[in-house]
Amino acid sequence: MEQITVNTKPIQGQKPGTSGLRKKTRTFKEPHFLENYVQSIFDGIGGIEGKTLVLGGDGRYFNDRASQVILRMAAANGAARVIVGQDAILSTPAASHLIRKRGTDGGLILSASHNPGGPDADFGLKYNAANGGPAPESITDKIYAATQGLTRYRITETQDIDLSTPGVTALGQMQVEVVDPVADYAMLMEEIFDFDAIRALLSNGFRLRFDAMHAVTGPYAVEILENRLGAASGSVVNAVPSPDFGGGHPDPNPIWASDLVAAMMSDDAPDFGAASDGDGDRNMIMGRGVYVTPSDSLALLAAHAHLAPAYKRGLKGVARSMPTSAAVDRVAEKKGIACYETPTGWKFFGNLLDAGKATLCGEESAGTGSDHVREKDGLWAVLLWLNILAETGKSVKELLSEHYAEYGRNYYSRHDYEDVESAKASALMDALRGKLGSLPGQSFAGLTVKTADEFSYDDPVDGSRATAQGLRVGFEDGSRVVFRLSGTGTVGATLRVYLEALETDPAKCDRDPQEALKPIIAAADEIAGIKSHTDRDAPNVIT
Ligand code: VG1
Ligand code: CO
Repeated sequence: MEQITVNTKPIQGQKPGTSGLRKKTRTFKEPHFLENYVQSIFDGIGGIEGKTLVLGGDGRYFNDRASQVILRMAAANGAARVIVGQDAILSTPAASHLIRKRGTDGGLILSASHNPGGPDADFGLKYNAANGGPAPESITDKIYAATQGLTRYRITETQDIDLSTPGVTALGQMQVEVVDPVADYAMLMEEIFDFDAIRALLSNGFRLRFDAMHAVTGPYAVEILENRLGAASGSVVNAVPSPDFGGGHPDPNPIWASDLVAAMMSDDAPDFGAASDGDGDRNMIMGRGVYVTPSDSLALLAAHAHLAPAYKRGLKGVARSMPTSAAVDRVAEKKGIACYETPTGWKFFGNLLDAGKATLCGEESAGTGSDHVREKDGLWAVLLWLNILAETGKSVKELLSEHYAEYGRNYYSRHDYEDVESAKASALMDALRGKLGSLPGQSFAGLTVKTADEFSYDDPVDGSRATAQGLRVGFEDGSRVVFRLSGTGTVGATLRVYLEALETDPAKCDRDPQEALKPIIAAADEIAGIKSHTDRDAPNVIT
């Protein structure tokens, strides 16, 4: 077994985005691309000599090959041990938990999350720090700087390591420990939730359908929901992960999880439906005949979390990303707890969770989580819902109506314009940024602008500042629109337009969100010139 040093040159564009580095799979497979980035991670975090890392991914195409390369490079860079999920599989929340439980120095997660997988689709790699959370910008900046000055990488020449059976093997001086990817995570869930109460609910005729979308959550959901909690066999559908996610798009929203929507809207709908994404950190929640928007789900979970054992003493605080609706703010206000507003991306929640300032966090993009790990966690959200349903004995629809009656409803929708030419998307944002100062007082589609600014975030824990985190326009009536460019795409640009309006009259809380938001949708286009800049008549994904 030989350790070799390979000469290389910096590769342009290895800049981590909202959540790690995401590129076309074929880009990741180009000569030196993966190796350069892995070495830059190791260099950017100050070397890995003597360190222990966690490694695993969502099982997409190239997950297995990339894992072997990373192991060979970790050995050549002097790591003491790498803990790998069996077959290099770990959901993102399970990886976060393993980093924390085993007290490792961090971990590498192979995933492009909700992006499709396959040779012609997307791949990704993310470094999580010792707290189990996505590396903060102070670290990703160092990793990016390392990619720009890289001259060599280290790798071991050896055969593939067998990752198919749990146990410990040696790779040179380094230990490779293969672990069951589900066991530790399932145990954690049992500590957080009242499994007896959920089991009782499920044995009482309550039916659920969990759509794993052919992605990593399948084995976790089968073990926890069916084996441990007694949901009927077959409750978890699309449970076998496949390298291309069954040819689908593993993004749990009404567009990509339309099968689940159809099932939940049918006459014979189960009581509860949920779906998760490629790497298992997102969730979509439905009840019989009702879809719960992620922002409402976060608010409702915050209102009722005390019903689950782990949160029975209440929440220290809550946090949401800026584009997420203010529904949770109203719950926090009523409970008298702090509510933080962060930029998009889970990495910004880490400090708040570490410092004990927030217990629950969430994003409008179907991510919810708590201080049990440092990632969003799809199955955790499903279990918290089930725990609440079991304790209250109410249906999803009832809980939602009661919530609206008590707090009002923040009508909410996100309109995505995908694969827009980058130059056109930037031109739209630049033009809008340039006129923010002149907007207040002006009216668009009958709505008068009250405030307009570009969001920056000052981390209350370490004082770091994140700038250029989205353009927001608030109207006199309390409604608002936010414009942002996605940081997870791999081709062109995706413009995200986030729309929100508060309704406090309970009699008006059951409208179709697109109807309720019509004036804001019209105002958004007038303000930003979406149609003229992008040449698009309509968004291609509405959630
Ligand atoms: C999107 C979401 C963001 C989420 C991120 C990673 O980012 O909007 O809320 O944290 O994906 O989620 P962007 O920059 O494309 O808007 V996942 O499930 O891809 O790890
Ligand atoms: Co994800």
